[in-house]
Amino acid sequence: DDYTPTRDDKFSFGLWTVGWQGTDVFGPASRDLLDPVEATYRLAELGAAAVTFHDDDLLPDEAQREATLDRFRTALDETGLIVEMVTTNTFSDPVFKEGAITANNREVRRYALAKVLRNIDLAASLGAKTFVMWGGREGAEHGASKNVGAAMDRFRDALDTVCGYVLEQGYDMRFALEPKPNEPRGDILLPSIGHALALISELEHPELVGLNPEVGHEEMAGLNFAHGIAQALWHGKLFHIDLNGQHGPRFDQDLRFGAGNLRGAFWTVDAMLGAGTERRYDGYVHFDYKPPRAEAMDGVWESARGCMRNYLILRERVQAFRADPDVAAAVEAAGVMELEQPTLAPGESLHDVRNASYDLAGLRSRSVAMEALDQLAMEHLLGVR
Ligand code: ASC
Ligand code: MN
Ligand code: MN
Ligand code: MN
Repeated sequence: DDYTPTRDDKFSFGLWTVGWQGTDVFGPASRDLLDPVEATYRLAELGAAAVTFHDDDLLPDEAQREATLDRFRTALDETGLIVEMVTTNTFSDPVFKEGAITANNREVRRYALAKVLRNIDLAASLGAKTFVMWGGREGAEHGASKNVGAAMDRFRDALDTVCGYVLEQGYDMRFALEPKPNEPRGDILLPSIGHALALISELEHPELVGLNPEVGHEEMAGLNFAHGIAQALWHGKLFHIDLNGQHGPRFDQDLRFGAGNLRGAFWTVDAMLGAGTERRYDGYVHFDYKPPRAEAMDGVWESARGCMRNYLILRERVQAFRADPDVAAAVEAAGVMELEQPTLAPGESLHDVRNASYDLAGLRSRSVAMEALDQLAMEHLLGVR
């Protein structure tokens, strides 16, 4: 089969991904600077449909801002790529060393808000409909150094402010919060999908705010990403997604999609496609990964190609799994459909539930047939069915 991406696949890349120069905690850049406009042309050739960026990825130099934007707009026109999402870098500049919108220092919070607002205007001018907020520096290393409740107040205020601004300007834009448990801070606010969902319910405009979960960020916390996004979908909050790869709870590896936890990637694609239900993700398939520091530029482009190819291969495997009549029978045998029936029938009284007789011995020893179903998934993933 041919796993060449097309624009209909809606693949999208952060300019910071292929542009990552390999700077890490232990050493400087291992690759030359990649011009973000050049990256846009290359990603288009590889089959991407869209790009995304932090303000500082595309426009690191204020003096060059308009000139770079002109070149970038030309690249978008010539390639037909769009900007589907924009995000703000509120983590690199040491001004944000102790947080941005939740820094203890009020001047820093005001500066961070100003940086975000300016970037929302840019995002709107480029037609981006999703604005991601990853609070990488919103957190702490110490106990008493951060009043967590006050930090949550300021997080809520900032979201209310930006939502109010977007409504006032009439921008067609929604916000997506990106959870992460730790790194670069010892502990980050909104460490998981669940924490972020809970904050949304405290907002003035909850309808404008959803999630941008990242595979590796949930897996760093030992969580199941497919379950996480399925729950976000259930809440109507999977506004965007960051696909990449991770080997369990360790530093944020940002591997290409499909590397690391491959079974997790299979179930992630299945969840995105609805896991046999109508509740599916239909946004851009966005990759947020880092080509390993050891690679030269050939490896950078190979890793970008690999992200898309792995998604397409997994999508094919998932679709084959869901279309397989043996799988349908195994799903039936595992009682998966029965869960869709409400526990109480409409109008049924609790009296019936409380006074029914239950065959506990039979229920205790019943077959659940789940290993058989999982083995079928494994065989589809391994390509032997
Ligand atoms: C983001 C985002 C991340 C981080 C990281 C920066 O905007 O989604 O996970 O920034 O990619 O290196
Ligand atoms: Mn990451
Ligand atoms: Mn991310
Ligand atoms: Mn990332």
